[in-house]
Amino acid sequence: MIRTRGRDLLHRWEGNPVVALENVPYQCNTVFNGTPVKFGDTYLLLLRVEGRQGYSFLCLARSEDGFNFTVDQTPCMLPAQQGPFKLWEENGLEDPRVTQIDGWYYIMYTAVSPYGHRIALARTDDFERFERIALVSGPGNKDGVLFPEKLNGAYARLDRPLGNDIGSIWVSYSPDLVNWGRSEVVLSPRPRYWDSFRIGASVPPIRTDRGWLEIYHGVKMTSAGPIYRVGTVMLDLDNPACVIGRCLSPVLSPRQEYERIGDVGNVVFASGAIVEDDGEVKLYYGAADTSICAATVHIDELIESCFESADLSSDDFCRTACPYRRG
Ligand code: BMA
Repeated sequence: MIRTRGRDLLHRWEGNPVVALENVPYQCNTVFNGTPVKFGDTYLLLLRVEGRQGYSFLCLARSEDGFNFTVDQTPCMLPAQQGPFKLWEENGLEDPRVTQIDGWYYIMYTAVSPYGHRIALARTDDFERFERIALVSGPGNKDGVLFPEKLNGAYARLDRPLGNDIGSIWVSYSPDLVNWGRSEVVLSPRPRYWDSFRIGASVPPIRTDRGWLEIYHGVKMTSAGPIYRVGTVMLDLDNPACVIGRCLSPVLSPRQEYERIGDVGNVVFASGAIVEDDGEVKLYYGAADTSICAATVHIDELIESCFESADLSSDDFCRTACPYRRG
């Protein structure tokens, strides 16, 4: 399928943003990057709120329709005040992603410390009590997303260690959610493309007939700074290190004023999606690190986007087919 240039595959909710600063019932600097869960009949969004002291913590918002949210009066996870997490959360908790496995909701989030970022894991079964499980990576790692089922008997996750300053997506496995290993590179930045500078997993992988659909973020560096966009990749169901298809162009790019302008401009940063029974995907994303927005698309369109072929007028075609083109 060839998509019209300049058009996003996702349809923004006309009432965007779904949560903004004025919806938070206490003083804070900003709210962004929320991960959704359907909990009974309620849509929950686990939000990242940056408080007045400059570190982030997690807070819940609730909705009946997935678009109109009310933010809870108090945060649900603040930086740990004691135990092994205290040091590692000193500078906050960021960018949570929730995955449901066997009645538990597992939250992978970024623990931020004076020594850098680490991935941490917590769980809840009622969204009232939150139990920290373990710090599951060393420093320099973030964007952890847990697969919703075991693969060949092991828990699996995608993450983004920053080795040699190259931000690629990796996969790792665990027998118990605490000890992780067998790490392999899955996907790397593509020179010149929209995801040429850095990439990271955004949404916990979604099982489809064609493979694991991963909605990821890609960064391109420009003379005006980075641009964060959303794209898709399809991974093999048994071996997610094997890439089956990858979008050529992003499925969502910053275009609206609320995505272009904010604390960090030119950012759409997805951190979760709900797949409804009729195949509609509700994607939640941080806009310009200043609010949380929603966009919808049918899952089949996202799947197809992983297999799009080159647009005949695009550089991809010219590069292979035009004999006069250099470089
Ligand atoms: C990433 C993360 C996100 C943030 C994004 C854009 O590295 O830190 O929390 O939304 O940058 O600033």
